[in-house]
Amino acid sequence: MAINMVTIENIILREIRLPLREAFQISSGTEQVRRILLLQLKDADGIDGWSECVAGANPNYSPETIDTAWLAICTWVAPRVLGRTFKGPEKLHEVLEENFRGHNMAKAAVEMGAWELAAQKQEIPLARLLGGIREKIATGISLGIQDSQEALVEKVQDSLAQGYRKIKIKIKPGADLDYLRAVRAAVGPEAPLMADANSAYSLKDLEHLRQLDEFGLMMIEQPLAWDDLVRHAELQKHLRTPICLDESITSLSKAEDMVTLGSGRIVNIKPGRLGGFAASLAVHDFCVDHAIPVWCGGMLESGVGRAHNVALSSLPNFVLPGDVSPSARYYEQDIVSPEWTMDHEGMVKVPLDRPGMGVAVNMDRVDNLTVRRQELSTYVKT
Ligand code: OSB
Ligand code: MG
Repeated sequence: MAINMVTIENIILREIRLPLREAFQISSGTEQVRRILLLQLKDADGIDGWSECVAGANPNYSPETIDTAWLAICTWVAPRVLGRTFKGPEKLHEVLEENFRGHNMAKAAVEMGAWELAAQKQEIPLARLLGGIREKIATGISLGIQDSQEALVEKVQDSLAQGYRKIKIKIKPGADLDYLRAVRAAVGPEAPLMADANSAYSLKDLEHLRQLDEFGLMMIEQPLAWDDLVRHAELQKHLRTPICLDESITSLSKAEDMVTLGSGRIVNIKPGRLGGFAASLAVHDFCVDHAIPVWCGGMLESGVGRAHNVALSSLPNFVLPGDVSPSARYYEQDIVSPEWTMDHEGMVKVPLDRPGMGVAVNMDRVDNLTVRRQELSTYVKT
């Protein structure tokens, strides 16, 4: 059997609950305890491939949730791939797209697990299998909405002192211009700041949003509706600050539309939102051809999802720091060994000396945290 072939014989789904060290507030909702869906894929030789479904508890970021993803994986995604031999992990995507709309995060969890399984089987780092070239990646932090400007300023200063290379500030109406002004005044003109609105505004706010230009932001992420491209194009015409799209880019064709319409100048790639690594690589390559810089977004992942993001971030066009902060920024204790760490220059090492994602899942800890478990196999299709 050719070395890059993958056959998934078995998938175990587990839900774990990991309390965040601090509640994470974005304009569309707050997360306190992260409900995380972990997948463990196995082939006939007993090789494991771990992955994480990034869907949240509520449909405030995307229509998917952990509960819809669980259903989608068991009912439609797993039956399409279990027991079937693929010539390589890049072949799953089209099979999962055929007459199967949406559910990208559910599809991505299985697809990314297949890439990890392939990397483990070939005994090469996942980053290499994906075409990564970097040994370490530049890291940013995403700061949730704070109760006061003072609290935010303190968090930004602390983040800069830790070495973070990009500080992303969540904003919403009522916690935007004054907050950003206070931060800029405190940290000076050179600090790498950006804002993320998670769709909190509309074109009625055009004059308000134009004032963002005074803060010298690297970009403003997803100011308008989660599925919009047309209005973002109108807004970009009136803004000097580059728009970066997150929620809106759910496929390669959306990235193509963004370029055609001029809806933004930077893309946040989240493999979960795009339906997996194959789609992420396609968007990455398309952006290379159109001189669009990309960076890797985050979804408050555990060390498993983080590992996948680190591997992806090692590709050439990830030229801006990603939301790939170290484990300790999110959780008291991660579920992988070693935990993800960042050096004082704000860099995270890509684990190129180990096969696959480069970290081991702490099974005892996962077992202790598991609140729901289901096993799917080639023999019992549910
Ligand atoms: O918009 O990027 C976002 C977390 C949950 C949902 C949406 C977003 C985020 C983040 C977190 O910004 C980034 C991280 O994981 O550090
Ligand atoms: Mg975002």
